[in-house]
Amino acid sequence: MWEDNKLPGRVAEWLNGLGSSLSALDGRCQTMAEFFKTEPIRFEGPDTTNPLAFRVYDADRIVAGKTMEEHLRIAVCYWHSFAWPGSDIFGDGTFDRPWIGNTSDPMGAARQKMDAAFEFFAKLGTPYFCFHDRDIAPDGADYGETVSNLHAMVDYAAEKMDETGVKLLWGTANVFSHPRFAAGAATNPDPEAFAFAASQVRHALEAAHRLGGTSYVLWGGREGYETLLNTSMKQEGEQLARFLTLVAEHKRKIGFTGQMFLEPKPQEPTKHQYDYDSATVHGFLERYDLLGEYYVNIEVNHATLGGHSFHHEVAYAVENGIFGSIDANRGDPQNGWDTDQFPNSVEELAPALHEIFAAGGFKGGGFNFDTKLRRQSLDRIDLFHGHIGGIDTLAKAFLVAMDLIEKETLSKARTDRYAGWKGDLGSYIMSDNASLEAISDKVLAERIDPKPVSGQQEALENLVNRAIWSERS
Ligand code: XUL
Ligand code: CO
Repeated sequence: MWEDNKLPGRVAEWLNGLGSSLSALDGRCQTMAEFFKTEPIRFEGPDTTNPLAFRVYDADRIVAGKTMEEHLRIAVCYWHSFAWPGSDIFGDGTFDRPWIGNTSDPMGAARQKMDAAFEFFAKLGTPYFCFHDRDIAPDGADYGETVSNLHAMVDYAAEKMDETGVKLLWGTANVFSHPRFAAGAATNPDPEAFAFAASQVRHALEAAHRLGGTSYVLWGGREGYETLLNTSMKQEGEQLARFLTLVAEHKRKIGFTGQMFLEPKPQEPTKHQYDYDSATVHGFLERYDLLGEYYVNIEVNHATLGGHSFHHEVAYAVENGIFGSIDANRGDPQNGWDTDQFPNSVEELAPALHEIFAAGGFKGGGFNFDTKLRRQSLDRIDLFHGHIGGIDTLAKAFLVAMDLIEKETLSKARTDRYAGWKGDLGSYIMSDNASLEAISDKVLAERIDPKPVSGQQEALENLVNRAIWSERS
């Protein structure tokens, strides 16, 4: 029996289940390969010397009335971690992933990949995963077979989720990799490509619903243009709005109550993408009457590629009521492309987490690790190192954010700065009684003479840094 109080309750239960199914197998357990040679990852505190342990992320620790696990809602992504062999545009796969590459039995290989993925999720001890349709199920000889492969793998995922207690944060459809989507999915000049993408999204949404997903993501990977010489932005915008309207109708029809997210990204793979950043998505949703149907899934690296800070993207979304979820992977400050690295900067994450948790935290989304190992991180165990470090960084940033919220370090400074707008003049300006002429007359009559005040940026930066340095974890 596993009775280790450093393991989240759920994981200990799964291990007990695994123990009894192994003994029930009575000698036949050679059929159940173990892909990751490690014990489940435990919280051991900041002083541990064990590289395969959490130092900060303590799933069961209560912070402001909820466990860290409930606040952070961490998910592991299927695609980079289990479906990608470590290839790049200049070279082949480098990773040790025995579950990839068995082309003689694609469905057997898909089940093996899923066994490896769920073993990893359960040993890491995080509560959620995310997947694209094509990550979990191979293409068949025709589209009909592709759809039945997906259904079969969704059944298998349901069994694995039941066994391990791991849940689905969100599902999505890959409508960007296949050559049929080279000119876009919803925004393709060919309505047949639109129809094909619509079918894939329908099945992926139904799969997420069937697996109890908390939400569903649409990343418009090819929804953009390469050249304006052959592109009508107006036509493509109308197609995208039509697509999103159809998806929202279908969500209601099947009774899926999870939130729907669009994932802003300025470019890559296309030269220019229509979901450029939070503000662009917000304007699009407003223009096509889709506000309240879709929220944003903000990725740290996509924010920086768009010329913004991650803090900016989150603050914009929170303040405009479109905040949904986070992909926690970061970029490289010297590279202009999407490196999808594991988060390692508390400084970068803490101010953004401050916005999220000051506004009440997640309503449906969570922190998905849409993260990639570096291509030279060959070993299977490197997947654990990447996730453990990223999760501890996130947990630390969360504790800093909660400290800033509890002490009202930033909210008080912000409220004080705008206090005049709650006073007589501010309220008058905002009222229907005011006009430009009346305000101007008031300036003369009352000898209004504004005095500049310090924005105190450095003092505030010091407060944030002190919270980072002093926060007890
Ligand atoms: C691509 C990206 C995707 C989405 C899901 O940059 O972030 O992996 O998160 O399609
Ligand atoms: Co992403």
